[in-house]
Parts: sequence; structure tokens; C-alpha cells
Amino acid sequence: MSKELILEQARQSILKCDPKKAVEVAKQALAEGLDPVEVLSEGFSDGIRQVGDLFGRGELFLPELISASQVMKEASNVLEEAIEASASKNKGKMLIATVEGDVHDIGKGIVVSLVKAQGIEVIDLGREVPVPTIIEKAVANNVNIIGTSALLTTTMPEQKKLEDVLRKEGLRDRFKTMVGGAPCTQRWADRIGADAYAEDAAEAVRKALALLN
Ligand code: B12
Repeated sequence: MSKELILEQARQSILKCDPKKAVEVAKQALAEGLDPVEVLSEGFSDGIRQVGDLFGRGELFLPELISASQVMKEASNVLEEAIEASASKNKGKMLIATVEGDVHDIGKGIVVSLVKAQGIEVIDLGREVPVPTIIEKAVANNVNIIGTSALLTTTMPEQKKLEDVLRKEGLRDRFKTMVGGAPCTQRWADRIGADAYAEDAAEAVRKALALLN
């Protein structure tokens, strides 16, 4: 089957909320030797972005949004295993978390997969993680970069709180910080004093590697 067809089937499996098809397409992509990173970022992620647009326009409702994101997770699980297996190691360590009050973790998951694929060790704390926990784990694991994801305008202030607490505790110079998530911008990163902002997972990888150098 052609790459374009597989990517289109990946998109459609998310749009149609079909978990069986999504897992089947992910497995077929791997069997045909396609790059799992490309299948994730250009196939399935494109599907969830389209779902997001439909939700934003009121053409799709919350239960469908929840199902689509569960399908996305199942497909990601299949591809992430393959990405991890092929990753080289030891370019540095990054801790990543979705901030407190925010359950959105699909985009973070994609960032994690791509960053790992580039040989950066990743400690993923999951979602709804309070700032003190982020800092405690960053210190304990002696990471180089702390990345935070916020998808809600109401949770973005947690990213500022992280900068403020790091400064207050005299830890700011010990880590590089990165922010991401749909409502974030370079302007936001500059305003709160984060070291980098990335619009998508590919840019997150480029910026993380630059910070480690
Ligand atoms: C899927 C989804 C959900 C799922 C989340 C499932 C999950 N496990 O993640 C569910 C259904 C649970 C959900 C719930 C809610 N959601 Co919602 N959701 C979305 C949706 C459609 C897609 C988000 C997504 O996964 N995008 C795809 C990924 C690939 O993109 P991404 O997250 O932006 O990530 C990329 C980049 O941002 C970047 N990136 C991401 N993180 C990081 C981190 C770092 C360090 C870096 C460098 C880069 C980076 O790289 C990623 C990969 O390329 C968006 C719409 C949208 N357009 O964003 C709404 C959206 C974010 N949700 C919204 C809302 C309002 C909610 C709810 C409040 C709804 C409700 N009434 O209950 C709840 C919030 C619950 C909570 N407390 O968090 C609003 C937010 C509005 C706002 N201005 O704040 C949006 C924008 C929808 C809308 N148009 O109204 N949601």
C-alpha cells in the first residue's frame, strides 16, 4: 500500500473514531517499513488536529472528542514502541509534564516520542502535574531541560509559576526550560522568561538539541 494511502487511513481512523482500524493501520505502517515518526506526526496527528477544528467550530461534541483522543492514544502506543526501540541514547535528559489542571497530553506524548527518537532521555511525569513536583523530580533526576505543556488559557499561568518558583529557589540557572501547547507562543515564552518555545514536535526536537549544545 502507498505511504499516502496509509497516512490517509491513519487520519480517517481518528476522524471516524475507529480504534480497531487505527491499530491495524499503525501495525501495517510498521510492517511496510514506514517511519513511525512520520506516520504519527503526519497521519494520526493530522487526524486529531482536524477533530480539534471540528470541535472548535461546534460540528463535533465532547463525547466524540474524547473517543477520538482515545483512538489517538491506542495508535500512538503501537508506534511509540517502535520509535523507542530504534532510538540512540545519551544526548541529554529532559523532563516533561502537562501542567496542573490540564489533562491534555496527546501533543506532549508526540513530543516525547520524537525527542526520545533523537537520543534524548525523557522523564515523562504525565499530566496535571503541580509545579513543586516538576521541580522536585527535575532536581532528583538532574535533568538538563524542563518542558511543560499547557493546552488551556487557564493553565498557561502554571508555566509562568514554574519560572517564578525556579528563580525564587535559586534553581533557574540549573535548567533550560521549554514551553509548548496550542495557546503558547514565542511571545509568551519571552514574557515569562522560558528559554524556548516550540510550535510542534519537530521544532521541539530542534530546539531541545540546540539547548543541549
Ligand atoms: C483532544 C482534546 C481534548 C481531550 C484531551 C485528551 C488528552 N488525553 O489529551 C479531552 C476530550 C479530554 C479534552 C478536554 C477538555 N478540553 Co480539549 N481539546 C482537545 C483538542 C481537540 C485537541 C488537542 C490535541 O491533542 N491536539 C493535537 C496535538 C498533536 O497538538 P498539541 O496538543 O497542540 O501539541 C503540539 C504542540 O502544541 C507542541 N507541544 C505540545 N506540548 C508541548 C510541550 C513542549 C515542552 C513543547 C516544546 C511543545 C509542545 O507539540 C505538539 C505536537 O506537535 C483541542 C483543540 C485544539 N485545536 O488544540 C481542544 C481544546 C484544547 N480543549 C479545550 C477545552 C475547553 C477543553 C475542556 C475544558 C472541555 C470541557 N468543557 O470539559 C476540557 C479540559 C479538561 C482539563 N482540565 O484539561 C479548548 C481550550 C480553549 C482554551 N482557550 O483554553 C480547545 C482549544 C478546544 C476549543 N476550540 O475550544 N480536550
